[in-house]
Amino acid sequence: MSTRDEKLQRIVEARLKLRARFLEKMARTPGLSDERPQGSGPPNRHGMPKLPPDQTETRKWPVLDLGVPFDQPSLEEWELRIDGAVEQPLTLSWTDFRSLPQAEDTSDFHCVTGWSLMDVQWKGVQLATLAALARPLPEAGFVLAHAYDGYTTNLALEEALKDDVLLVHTYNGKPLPREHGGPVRMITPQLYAWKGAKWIRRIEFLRQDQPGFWEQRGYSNTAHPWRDDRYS
Ligand SMILES: Nc1nc2c(c(=O)[nH]1)N[C@H]1C(S)=C(S)[C@@H](COP(=O)(O)O)O[C@H]1N2
Ligand SMILES: [Mo]
Repeated sequence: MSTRDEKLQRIVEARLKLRARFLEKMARTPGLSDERPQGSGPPNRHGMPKLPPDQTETRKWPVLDLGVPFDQPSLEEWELRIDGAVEQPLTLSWTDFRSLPQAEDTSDFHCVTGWSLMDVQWKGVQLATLAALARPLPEAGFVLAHAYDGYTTNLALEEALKDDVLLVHTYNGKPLPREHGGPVRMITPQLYAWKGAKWIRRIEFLRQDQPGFWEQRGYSNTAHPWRDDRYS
């Protein structure tokens, strides 16, 4: 077996172990797990009305961020760090990142300010794949995403490890444009879009929850669009 196959097999094994651990946790906290998929539309819409409460569909994708100037790394300079409460902290180059197993998913993108972009086709790497490489410690229960513009946002690990949480580089078949967080941003289709850091730079695993930029400023910690869970 080639080292590449071995690497993939290790990732899959680690992923399945993590999955078992978090399925158990989700079963103990049913409010955090989603309903079984049913009905039509992308998986983050299955069994639900077309739009979450108080959302309006948009055709054109708005740009919404802090707008602070920052140094955009070239692809040669770009790196993604995975660290904190993990067994194996790691730093991935652009080439490393692109050679990881790739995932595709179609989902809707809901902004807390009231617009929703429907049926977006995403391509990228599952956060769960990165977690499998870094191996979060049993005490790790949270993730803090850090971005190149200084933005941060936090997630419970059981949300972060959902299959549709991706670090995307492609949307609707095109490279993710810089204004939407290219070369790589995170998406969290089960949660409002602010939980997905544009220009992602670092994923920090945490033993204790640590509110991110908007969460420190009164946004909901949990951010579930279908529950109109916007602010705390
Ligand atoms: N790095 C970074 N990521 C960010 C933000 C930001 O200011 N900086 N804003 C968040 C908010 S509030 C929203 S609604 C979405 C918007 O993504 P978009 O500009 O691609 O529509 O990005 C989220 N991720
Ligand atoms: Mo937002």
